[in-house]
Amino acid sequence: MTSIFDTIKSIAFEIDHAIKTADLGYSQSENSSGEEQLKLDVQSDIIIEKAFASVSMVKDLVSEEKEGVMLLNPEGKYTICYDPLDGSSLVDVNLSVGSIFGIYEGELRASNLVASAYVVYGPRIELVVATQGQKPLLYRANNQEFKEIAPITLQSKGKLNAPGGTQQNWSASHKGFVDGLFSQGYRLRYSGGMVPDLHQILLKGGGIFSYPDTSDKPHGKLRQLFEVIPFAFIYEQAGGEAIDNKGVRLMELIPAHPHDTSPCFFGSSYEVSQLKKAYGIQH
Ligand code: P6P
Repeated sequence: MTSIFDTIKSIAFEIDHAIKTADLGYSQSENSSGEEQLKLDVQSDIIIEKAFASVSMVKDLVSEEKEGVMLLNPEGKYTICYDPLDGSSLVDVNLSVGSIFGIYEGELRASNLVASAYVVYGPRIELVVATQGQKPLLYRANNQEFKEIAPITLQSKGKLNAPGGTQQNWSASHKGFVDGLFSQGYRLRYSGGMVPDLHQILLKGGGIFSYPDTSDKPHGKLRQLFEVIPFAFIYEQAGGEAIDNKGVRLMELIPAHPHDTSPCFFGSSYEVSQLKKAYGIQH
């Protein structure tokens, strides 16, 4: 697995350079979720595809920016599902964005995730890597190298509330949940970038990020294989919880299609219990 994480480190520097130098315009194409692609989305996707092509243990790739599965090395062991530049539209307002990687062995389902990682392109480049049974590890770039900083642990209760989606499309239960946390003094921390928003909660010790089922997105917006499951794994390894709108662990997801989405809640145990109460979820 080391060669995969080393490849992600080199990808991080290449994409960071592209963010700082590339044309921010839109390409003439859409991704599989029907979203207009920035040239930077396509460029980041190509950087990742080229980087993993030479890693023999990587069998194939599933990208947010591509429809199907891309075969790289038939003798490979792992499938890497990734979002090359999540929140890319935030680049042109100079906010932080990220890349997300889920490493699967066998059928593409949450129970077959063996590791996950994400990169935050912000004032500094930071990388978090999670493997089974280990606390997620934070790395920080210093010149052209990543230095290990510390393991990440979520406290049982935090202070941050990151409510995604359009409020007018939330259910009454979800609105009651979000307002209930604010009435307890929680601070709103939401940039519209999943990676920096979830990274902030992890590094500030706790809180909750929510992207519910809404009237305009009844199955949620965030993609299971390369956004939801990789972060669910990281949050659970950090001592937090990650569930859907029925209270089912996101690590039990079995996507029917590579671009399936899911309502998702990632957070400290107290905030997840508040969510379950607001949603009338017993267990
Ligand atoms: P909304 C970015 O487009 C993204 O996919 C995630 O990074 C982010 O969490 C979410 O969408 C934001 O969506 O509907 O709250 O603007």
